[in-house]
Amino acid sequence: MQLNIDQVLTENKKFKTNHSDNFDFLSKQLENKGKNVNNILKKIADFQVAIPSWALGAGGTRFGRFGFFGEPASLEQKIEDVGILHALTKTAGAVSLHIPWDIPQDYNAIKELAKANGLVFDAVNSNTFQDQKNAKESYRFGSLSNLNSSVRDQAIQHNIDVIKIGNKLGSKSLTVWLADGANFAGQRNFQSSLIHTEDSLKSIYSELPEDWKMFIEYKPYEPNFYSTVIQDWGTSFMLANACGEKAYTLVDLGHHLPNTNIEQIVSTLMLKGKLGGFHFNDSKYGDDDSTVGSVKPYALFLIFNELVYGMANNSQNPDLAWMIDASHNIKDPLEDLLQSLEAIQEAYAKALLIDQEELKAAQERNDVTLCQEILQDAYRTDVRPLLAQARVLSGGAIDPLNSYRSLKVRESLIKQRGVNSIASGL
Ligand SMILES: [Mn+2]
Repeated sequence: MQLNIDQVLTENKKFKTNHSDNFDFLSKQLENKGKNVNNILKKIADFQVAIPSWALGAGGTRFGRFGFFGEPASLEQKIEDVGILHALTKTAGAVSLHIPWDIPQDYNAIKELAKANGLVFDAVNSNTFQDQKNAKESYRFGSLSNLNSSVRDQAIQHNIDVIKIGNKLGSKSLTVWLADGANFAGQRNFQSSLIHTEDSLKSIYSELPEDWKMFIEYKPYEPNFYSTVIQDWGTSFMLANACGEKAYTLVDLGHHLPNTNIEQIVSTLMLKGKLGGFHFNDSKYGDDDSTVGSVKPYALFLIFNELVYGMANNSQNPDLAWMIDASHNIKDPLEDLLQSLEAIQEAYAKALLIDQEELKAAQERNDVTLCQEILQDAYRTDVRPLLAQARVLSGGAIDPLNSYRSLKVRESLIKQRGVNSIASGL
Protein backbone atom coordinates (compact mmCIF):
# COMPACT_ATOMS: atom_id res chain seq x y z
CA MET A 1 0.00 0.00 0.00
CA GLN A 2 1.28 3.44 -0.93
CA LEU A 3 -0.33 6.83 -0.20
CA ASN A 4 -0.25 9.16 -3.15
CA ILE A 5 0.19 12.90 -3.05
CA ASP A 6 -3.38 13.54 -4.27
CA GLN A 7 -4.86 11.73 -1.28
CA VAL A 8 -2.75 13.89 1.03
CA LEU A 9 -3.61 17.12 -0.79
CA THR A 10 -7.32 16.33 -0.71
CA GLU A 11 -7.04 15.70 3.03
CA ASN A 12 -5.23 19.02 3.49
CA LYS A 13 -8.21 20.97 2.09
CA LYS A 14 -10.10 20.18 5.30
CA PHE A 15 -7.50 21.86 7.48
CA LYS A 16 -6.30 24.61 5.14
CA THR A 17 -8.14 27.67 6.50
CA ASN A 18 -7.48 26.87 10.11
CA HIS A 19 -3.82 26.14 9.40
CA SER A 20 -3.29 29.37 7.46
CA ASP A 21 -4.75 31.42 10.32
CA ASN A 22 -2.55 29.68 12.89
CA PHE A 23 0.60 29.89 10.79
CA ASP A 24 0.11 33.57 9.90
CA PHE A 25 -0.41 34.45 13.55
CA LEU A 26 2.68 32.54 14.70
CA SER A 27 4.98 33.75 11.95
CA LYS A 28 4.01 37.34 12.70
CA GLN A 29 4.81 36.82 16.38
CA LEU A 30 8.16 35.24 15.54
CA GLU A 31 9.07 37.92 13.02
CA ASN A 32 8.31 40.56 15.64
CA LYS A 33 10.90 38.81 17.81
CA GLY A 34 13.41 39.02 14.97
CA LYS A 35 13.24 35.37 13.90
CA ASN A 36 13.75 34.28 10.31
CA VAL A 37 10.74 32.01 9.79
CA ASN A 38 11.86 30.74 6.39
CA ASN A 39 15.21 29.60 7.80
CA ILE A 40 13.47 27.75 10.60
CA LEU A 41 11.04 26.11 8.15
CA LYS A 42 13.94 24.92 6.03
CA LYS A 43 15.74 23.41 9.03
CA ILE A 44 12.58 21.59 10.12
CA ALA A 45 12.02 20.24 6.60
CA ASP A 46 15.64 19.02 6.38
CA PHE A 47 15.45 17.12 9.66
CA GLN A 48 14.91 13.47 8.74
CA VAL A 49 14.51 10.65 11.24
CA ALA A 50 15.08 6.98 10.46
CA ILE A 51 12.43 4.41 11.32
CA PRO A 52 13.78 1.05 12.48
CA SER A 53 12.36 -2.00 10.78
CA TRP A 54 11.43 -3.51 14.18
CA ALA A 55 9.22 -0.58 15.21
CA LEU A 56 6.47 -1.31 12.69
CA GLY A 57 5.00 -4.20 14.61
CA ALA A 58 3.78 -4.15 18.19
CA GLY A 59 6.54 -4.58 20.75
CA GLY A 60 6.29 -6.80 23.76
CA THR A 61 7.60 -7.22 27.27
CA ARG A 62 9.40 -10.15 28.85
CA PHE A 63 5.98 -11.33 29.95
CA GLY A 64 4.33 -11.46 26.58
CA ARG A 65 3.32 -9.67 23.47
CA PHE A 66 -0.04 -8.44 22.21
CA GLY A 67 0.13 -8.26 18.43
CA PHE A 68 -1.43 -5.47 16.44
CA PHE A 69 -3.62 -6.07 13.41
CA GLY A 70 -2.24 -5.81 9.89
CA GLU A 71 1.40 -5.82 10.98
CA PRO A 72 3.98 -5.97 8.18
CA ALA A 73 5.11 -9.57 7.77
CA SER A 74 7.94 -8.98 5.30
CA LEU A 75 10.69 -6.45 4.70
CA GLU A 76 8.77 -5.18 1.67
CA GLN A 77 5.73 -4.46 3.82
CA LYS A 78 7.87 -2.75 6.46
CA ILE A 79 9.31 -0.44 3.82
CA GLU A 80 5.79 0.31 2.62
CA ASP A 81 4.81 1.26 6.17
CA VAL A 82 7.74 3.66 6.48
CA GLY A 83 6.69 5.03 3.07
CA ILE A 84 3.24 5.80 4.51
CA LEU A 85 4.81 7.65 7.44
CA HIS A 86 7.05 9.60 5.06
CA ALA A 87 4.21 10.48 2.67
CA LEU A 88 2.27 12.00 5.57
CA THR A 89 5.10 13.69 7.47
CA LYS A 90 7.98 14.14 4.99
CA THR A 91 10.28 13.63 7.97
CA ALA A 92 10.73 9.84 7.98
CA GLY A 93 12.96 9.59 4.91
CA ALA A 94 15.09 6.66 6.07
CA VAL A 95 14.80 3.10 7.29
CA SER A 96 17.19 1.33 9.66
CA LEU A 97 17.39 -2.44 9.23
CA HIS A 98 17.84 -5.07 11.88
CA ILE A 99 19.90 -8.08 10.86
CA PRO A 100 19.12 -10.99 10.78
CA TRP A 101 15.41 -10.12 11.11
CA ASP A 102 15.35 -8.18 7.83
CA ILE A 103 17.85 -9.62 5.38
CA PRO A 104 16.76 -8.70 1.82
CA GLN A 105 16.16 -11.55 -0.61
CA ASP A 106 16.48 -9.39 -3.72
CA TYR A 107 18.68 -6.36 -3.09
CA ASN A 108 17.81 -4.50 -6.27
CA ALA A 109 14.08 -4.92 -5.73
CA ILE A 110 14.37 -3.69 -2.13
CA LYS A 111 16.41 -0.68 -3.20
CA GLU A 112 13.87 0.15 -5.90
CA LEU A 113 11.00 -0.14 -3.45
CA ALA A 114 12.74 2.15 -0.96
CA LYS A 115 13.45 4.66 -3.70
CA ALA A 116 9.83 4.61 -4.87
CA ASN A 117 8.85 5.48 -1.29
CA GLY A 118 11.44 8.28 -1.05
CA LEU A 119 13.56 6.38 1.47
CA VAL A 120 17.27 5.74 1.99
CA PHE A 121 18.89 3.10 4.21
CA ASP A 122 20.34 4.46 7.42
CA ALA A 123 22.46 2.57 9.98
CA VAL A 124 22.26 -1.23 9.99
CA ASN A 125 21.86 -2.93 13.37
CA SER A 126 23.49 -6.20 14.39
CA ASN A 127 21.98 -8.69 16.81
CA THR A 128 24.05 -10.76 19.20
CA PHE A 129 21.48 -10.68 21.99
CA GLN A 130 19.64 -13.82 20.89
CA ASP A 131 20.64 -17.13 19.36
CA GLN A 132 19.76 -17.76 15.76
CA LYS A 133 18.52 -21.11 14.49
CA ASN A 134 21.39 -23.45 13.58
CA ALA A 135 23.99 -21.14 15.10
CA LYS A 136 27.11 -23.05 16.12
CA GLU A 137 27.70 -21.10 19.31
CA SER A 138 25.31 -19.62 21.90
CA TYR A 139 25.27 -16.06 23.25
CA ARG A 140 23.84 -17.22 26.56
CA PHE A 141 26.97 -15.99 28.36
CA GLY A 142 27.76 -13.06 26.10
CA SER A 143 28.91 -12.41 22.56
CA LEU A 144 31.73 -9.93 21.92
CA SER A 145 32.79 -10.22 25.57
CA ASN A 146 32.51 -14.01 25.85
CA LEU A 147 35.35 -15.94 27.48
CA ASN A 148 35.24 -18.45 24.63
CA SER A 149 37.01 -17.21 21.51
CA SER A 150 34.80 -19.23 19.13
CA VAL A 151 31.74 -17.41 20.45
CA ARG A 152 33.47 -14.05 20.06
CA ASP A 153 34.53 -14.95 16.53
CA GLN A 154 30.97 -15.86 15.58
CA ALA A 155 29.71 -12.51 16.95
CA ILE A 156 32.47 -10.58 15.17
CA GLN A 157 31.72 -12.37 11.90
CA HIS A 158 28.01 -11.58 12.28
CA ASN A 159 28.79 -7.86 12.60
CA ILE A 160 31.02 -8.04 9.52
CA ASP A 161 28.20 -9.77 7.61
CA VAL A 162 25.85 -6.97 8.68
CA ILE A 163 28.28 -4.39 7.28
CA LYS A 164 28.33 -6.28 3.97
CA ILE A 165 24.52 -6.37 3.80
CA GLY A 166 24.30 -2.66 4.62
CA ASN A 167 26.93 -1.85 2.03
CA LYS A 168 24.83 -3.44 -0.71
CA LEU A 169 21.90 -1.19 0.27
CA GLY A 170 23.79 2.08 0.56
CA SER A 171 23.95 2.25 4.36
CA LYS A 172 26.95 4.08 5.77
CA SER A 173 26.97 3.00 9.39
CA LEU A 174 26.76 0.05 11.76
CA THR A 175 25.14 0.31 15.18
CA VAL A 176 26.40 -2.12 17.80
CA TRP A 177 24.24 -2.50 20.85
CA LEU A 178 25.77 -5.09 23.10
CA ALA A 179 23.52 -6.91 25.55
CA ASP A 180 26.55 -8.55 27.19
CA GLY A 181 26.87 -8.40 30.94
CA ALA A 182 26.17 -10.47 34.01
CA ASN A 183 22.96 -11.43 35.74
CA PHE A 184 24.60 -12.26 39.05
CA ALA A 185 27.34 -10.73 41.16
CA GLY A 186 30.60 -12.60 40.75
CA GLN A 187 29.49 -14.18 37.48
CA ARG A 188 32.13 -12.46 35.37
CA ASN A 189 35.37 -10.59 35.77
CA PHE A 190 34.68 -6.99 34.75
CA GLN A 191 38.17 -6.45 33.34
CA SER A 192 38.28 -9.54 31.11
CA SER A 193 34.80 -8.67 29.79
CA LEU A 194 35.96 -5.20 28.85
CA ILE A 195 39.25 -6.38 27.31
CA HIS A 196 37.47 -8.96 25.13
CA THR A 197 34.84 -6.42 24.10
CA GLU A 198 37.43 -3.86 23.07
CA ASP A 199 39.38 -6.45 21.04
CA SER A 200 36.20 -7.69 19.35
CA LEU A 201 35.06 -4.15 18.49
CA LYS A 202 38.49 -3.42 16.99
CA SER A 203 38.18 -6.52 14.79
CA ILE A 204 34.78 -5.32 13.51
CA TYR A 205 36.09 -1.78 13.09
CA SER A 206 38.96 -3.01 10.92
CA GLU A 207 36.38 -4.30 8.39
CA LEU A 208 34.49 -0.98 8.12
CA PRO A 209 34.51 0.52 4.62
CA GLU A 210 36.38 3.82 4.34
CA ASP A 211 33.26 6.02 4.34
CA TRP A 212 31.45 4.15 7.12
CA LYS A 213 30.96 4.89 10.81
CA MET A 214 30.51 2.55 13.74
CA PHE A 215 28.13 3.59 16.54
CA ILE A 216 28.58 2.08 19.98
CA GLU A 217 25.37 2.16 22.03
CA TYR A 218 25.37 1.92 25.82
CA LYS A 219 22.80 0.90 28.41
CA PRO A 220 23.04 0.57 32.21
CA TYR A 221 21.03 -2.64 32.67
CA GLU A 222 18.73 -5.09 30.91
CA PRO A 223 18.66 -7.78 29.64
CA ASN A 224 21.31 -8.42 32.29
CA PHE A 225 20.29 -7.13 35.68
CA TYR A 226 23.57 -7.05 37.60
CA SER A 227 26.02 -5.47 35.15
CA THR A 228 26.34 -4.47 31.51
CA VAL A 229 29.72 -4.39 29.79
CA ILE A 230 29.03 -1.10 27.94
CA GLN A 231 27.01 0.48 30.70
CA ASP A 232 27.40 4.22 30.16
CA TRP A 233 28.55 6.95 27.79
CA GLY A 234 32.03 6.99 29.33
CA THR A 235 32.60 3.32 28.52
CA SER A 236 31.24 3.79 25.01
CA PHE A 237 33.41 6.90 24.51
CA MET A 238 36.49 5.04 25.72
CA LEU A 239 35.82 2.13 23.36
CA ALA A 240 35.12 4.46 20.43
CA ASN A 241 38.42 6.22 21.06
CA ALA A 242 40.20 2.87 21.26
CA CYS A 243 38.75 1.81 17.88
CA GLY A 244 39.51 5.00 15.96
CA GLU A 245 38.11 8.10 14.32
CA LYS A 246 35.23 6.32 12.53
CA ALA A 247 33.81 5.03 15.82
CA TYR A 248 31.31 7.10 17.79
CA THR A 249 29.07 6.96 20.82
CA LEU A 250 25.34 6.51 20.30
CA VAL A 251 22.92 8.00 22.81
CA ASP A 252 19.58 6.25 23.32
CA LEU A 253 17.34 8.36 25.54
CA GLY A 254 15.94 5.35 27.40
CA HIS A 255 19.37 3.93 28.21
CA HIS A 256 20.03 6.02 31.30
CA LEU A 257 19.28 5.68 34.97
CA PRO A 258 16.48 7.99 36.19
CA ASN A 259 17.38 11.70 36.37
CA THR A 260 20.63 11.39 34.40
CA ASN A 261 21.51 14.75 32.85
CA ILE A 262 21.39 13.59 29.23
CA GLU A 263 21.75 17.09 27.78
CA GLN A 264 25.12 17.40 29.48
CA ILE A 265 26.26 14.07 28.02
CA VAL A 266 25.20 15.24 24.55
CA SER A 267 27.08 18.48 25.00
CA THR A 268 30.29 16.78 26.16
CA LEU A 269 30.26 14.24 23.33
CA MET A 270 29.68 16.88 20.65
CA LEU A 271 32.50 19.02 22.03
CA LYS A 272 34.76 15.99 21.66
CA GLY A 273 33.39 15.23 18.17
CA LYS A 274 32.21 11.78 19.24
CA LEU A 275 28.41 11.83 19.15
CA GLY A 276 27.43 9.73 16.14
CA GLY A 277 23.86 8.55 16.58
CA PHE A 278 20.75 9.29 18.55
CA HIS A 279 17.78 7.10 19.47
CA PHE A 280 14.47 8.69 20.50
CA ASN A 281 12.00 7.36 23.05
CA ASP A 282 10.80 8.37 26.50
CA SER A 283 10.71 6.72 29.88
CA LYS A 284 9.42 6.96 33.41
CA TYR A 285 11.50 4.27 35.10
CA GLY A 286 13.93 2.52 32.76
CA ASP A 287 14.11 1.57 29.11
CA ASP A 288 10.34 1.91 28.87
CA ASP A 289 10.17 2.69 25.14
CA SER A 290 7.36 5.19 25.66
CA THR A 291 6.56 7.69 22.93
CA VAL A 292 9.29 10.34 22.80
CA GLY A 293 8.12 13.59 24.41
CA SER A 294 5.17 11.98 26.17
CA VAL A 295 6.62 11.84 29.69
CA LYS A 296 9.44 14.40 29.91
CA PRO A 297 8.95 16.91 27.08
CA TYR A 298 10.97 19.67 28.80
CA ALA A 299 13.95 17.34 29.21
CA LEU A 300 13.71 16.55 25.49
CA PHE A 301 13.71 20.27 24.74
CA LEU A 302 16.82 20.83 26.89
CA ILE A 303 18.55 17.97 25.05
CA PHE A 304 17.62 19.55 21.72
CA ASN A 305 18.99 22.87 22.92
CA GLU A 306 22.41 21.18 23.26
CA LEU A 307 22.01 19.36 19.95
CA VAL A 308 21.16 22.59 18.13
CA TYR A 309 24.08 24.35 19.82
CA GLY A 310 26.42 21.50 18.88
CA MET A 311 25.22 21.34 15.28
CA ALA A 312 25.91 25.09 14.95
CA ASN A 313 29.21 25.24 16.87
CA ASN A 314 30.89 21.82 16.83
CA SER A 315 32.10 21.26 13.28
CA GLN A 316 34.35 18.54 14.75
CA ASN A 317 31.21 16.43 15.29
CA PRO A 318 29.70 14.66 12.24
CA ASP A 319 26.06 14.89 11.11
CA LEU A 320 24.02 12.75 13.45
CA ALA A 321 22.08 9.59 12.59
CA TRP A 322 18.62 10.12 14.10
CA MET A 323 16.36 7.18 14.77
CA ILE A 324 13.19 6.39 16.72
CA ASP A 325 13.75 3.41 18.99
CA ALA A 326 10.46 2.76 20.74
CA SER A 327 8.20 -0.17 21.28
CA HIS A 328 4.52 0.87 21.48
CA ASN A 329 3.20 -2.23 23.23
CA ILE A 330 -0.47 -1.61 22.77
CA LYS A 331 -0.82 1.27 20.31
CA ASP A 332 -1.07 1.15 16.54
CA PRO A 333 2.69 1.27 15.73
CA LEU A 334 2.19 3.71 12.86
CA GLU A 335 0.14 6.08 15.01
CA ASP A 336 2.81 5.96 17.72
CA LEU A 337 5.51 6.74 15.15
CA LEU A 338 3.47 9.69 13.82
CA GLN A 339 3.23 11.02 17.37
CA SER A 340 6.97 10.45 17.84
CA LEU A 341 7.91 12.31 14.67
CA GLU A 342 5.73 15.24 15.71
CA ALA A 343 7.26 15.35 19.21
CA ILE A 344 10.82 15.25 17.85
CA GLN A 345 10.13 18.05 15.39
CA GLU A 346 8.39 20.05 18.08
CA ALA A 347 11.35 19.89 20.47
CA TYR A 348 13.74 20.69 17.63
CA ALA A 349 11.70 23.69 16.44
CA LYS A 350 11.44 25.06 19.98
CA ALA A 351 15.20 24.72 20.45
CA LEU A 352 15.71 26.60 17.16
CA LEU A 353 13.77 29.52 18.68
CA ILE A 354 16.28 29.98 21.51
CA ASP A 355 18.26 33.15 20.96
CA GLN A 356 21.77 31.76 21.50
CA GLU A 357 23.41 35.20 21.43
CA GLU A 358 21.03 36.56 24.03
CA LEU A 359 21.52 33.44 26.16
CA LYS A 360 25.30 33.76 25.99
CA ALA A 361 25.12 37.41 27.00
CA ALA A 362 22.84 36.58 29.94
CA GLN A 363 25.20 33.79 31.02
CA GLU A 364 28.18 36.16 30.90
CA ARG A 365 26.30 38.64 33.12
CA ASN A 366 25.31 35.77 35.42
CA ASP A 367 21.69 36.81 34.96
CA VAL A 368 20.34 33.45 36.01
CA THR A 369 16.70 34.52 35.88
CA LEU A 370 16.99 35.73 32.30
CA CYS A 371 18.86 32.56 31.22
CA GLN A 372 15.92 30.48 32.42
CA GLU A 373 13.44 32.93 30.91
CA ILE A 374 15.05 32.67 27.46
CA LEU A 375 14.74 28.88 27.48
CA GLN A 376 11.20 28.87 28.80
CA ASP A 377 9.99 31.52 26.39
CA ALA A 378 11.08 29.29 23.50
CA TYR A 379 9.61 26.20 25.14
CA ARG A 380 6.24 27.84 25.75
CA THR A 381 5.80 28.79 22.10
CA ASP A 382 3.28 26.58 20.31
CA VAL A 383 5.33 25.68 17.22
CA ARG A 384 2.89 23.19 15.73
CA PRO A 385 1.83 25.57 12.91
CA LEU A 386 5.51 25.76 11.89
CA LEU A 387 5.74 21.98 11.66
CA ALA A 388 2.53 21.82 9.63
CA GLN A 389 3.79 24.54 7.30
CA ALA A 390 7.12 22.73 6.80
CA ARG A 391 5.17 19.60 5.85
CA VAL A 392 2.87 21.49 3.48
CA LEU A 393 5.88 23.00 1.68
CA SER A 394 7.33 19.49 1.26
CA GLY A 395 4.06 17.97 0.03
CA GLY A 396 3.09 16.31 3.31
CA ALA A 397 -0.02 16.43 5.47
CA ILE A 398 -1.14 19.38 7.60
CA ASP A 399 -2.41 16.94 10.24
CA PRO A 400 -0.75 13.52 9.69
CA LEU A 401 -2.49 11.60 12.48
CA ASN A 402 -5.93 12.92 11.58
CA SER A 403 -5.38 12.09 7.90
CA TYR A 404 -3.97 8.65 8.74
CA ARG A 405 -7.26 7.90 10.45
CA SER A 406 -9.59 9.42 7.91
CA LEU A 407 -7.77 7.71 5.03
CA LYS A 408 -8.39 4.46 6.96
CA VAL A 409 -4.80 3.32 6.50
CA ARG A 410 -4.86 0.62 9.19
CA GLU A 411 -8.14 -0.75 7.86
CA SER A 412 -6.58 -1.06 4.40
CA LEU A 413 -3.50 -2.77 5.81
CA ILE A 414 -5.65 -5.28 7.68
CA LYS A 415 -7.64 -5.98 4.52
CA GLN A 416 -4.39 -6.57 2.64
CA ARG A 417 -2.40 -8.46 5.29
CA GLY A 418 -5.02 -9.98 7.54
CA VAL A 419 -5.64 -9.66 11.24
CA ASN A 420 -3.00 -12.12 12.35
CA SER A 421 0.06 -11.05 10.39
CA ILE A 422 3.12 -10.81 12.60
CA ALA A 423 6.17 -8.64 12.18
CA SER A 424 9.31 -10.72 12.46
CA GLY A 425 11.62 -10.24 15.40
CA LEU A 426 11.44 -11.17 19.05
MN1 LIG B 1 18.52 2.07 20.88
